[in-house]
Amino acid sequence: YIIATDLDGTLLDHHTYRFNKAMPALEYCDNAQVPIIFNTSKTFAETERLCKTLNNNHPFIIENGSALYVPKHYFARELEVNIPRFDAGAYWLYKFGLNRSEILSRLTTFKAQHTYQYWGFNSMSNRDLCRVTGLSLEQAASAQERQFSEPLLWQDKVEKLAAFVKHLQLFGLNVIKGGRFVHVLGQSNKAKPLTFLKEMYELNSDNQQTLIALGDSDNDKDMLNCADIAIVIASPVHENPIIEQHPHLIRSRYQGPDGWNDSILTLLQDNA
Ligand code: 2M8
Ligand code: MG
Ligand code: MG
Repeated sequence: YIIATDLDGTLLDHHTYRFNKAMPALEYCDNAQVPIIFNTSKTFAETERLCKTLNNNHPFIIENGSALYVPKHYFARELEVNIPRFDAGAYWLYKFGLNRSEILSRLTTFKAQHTYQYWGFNSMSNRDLCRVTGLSLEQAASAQERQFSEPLLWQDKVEKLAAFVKHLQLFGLNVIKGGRFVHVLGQSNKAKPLTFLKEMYELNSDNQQTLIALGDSDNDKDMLNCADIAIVIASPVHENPIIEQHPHLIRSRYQGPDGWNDSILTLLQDNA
């Protein structure tokens, strides 16, 4: 097995950002040598911090599929593909999205032509971000270290969102809805780097891998759809994404990390 998981609202509690309820399942995976791949809206700084806290040395995907970080020497063999790869210290960085500076400049042009009401991270102070998210000041600073996406707090009518998405597509930008924000990024999503990563695991192993994905929001839809087993984690605040015709779909009995723990232990122990 390989597990790919969303963080906010899935492994981490939507309000408190705590993962302690999922500790039994995380330890089970560690003992069973099942790699856990974080696949999140969060930044490199936020995600690497969590990896270190949990002693997770596996690759991770940031900013809604914009980039994949693979620890150097993690794979003996790397796939030969034309995805741009950069040296990022302890990691190889595979870039699937656009640089944030490019996204911001397209958004500036866009803003001059349209009247949609939203509040972007770019014009939020760290304090503003704390108020909106409940993150600490230090965590908010890490969330602001964005490289490949711009999250927006939607302040317009919900009905206008679909038109906004269409208009931004004309600028070559993709819009993905997270738990609190809509994220503007290049032409990627959580499935693209994950599919690539799964192939890399298979290249380095004799067996085919069963991919389990867990998520709670719309931005997890592509990842859930590309997984062999999709686990939709119940949310205390919003609807779950609509997943149609998945061959192996599980809906968690509990919310957030509680649901993560219960679903993973049930699945892995039943199949042990
Ligand atoms: C943002 O991501 C979440 C994910 O669902 C959201 O859209 O609600 C990101 O900006 C992330 O970097 C940040 O840590 C998080 C905090 O709630 O919000
Ligand atoms: Mg989430
Ligand atoms: Mg997320």
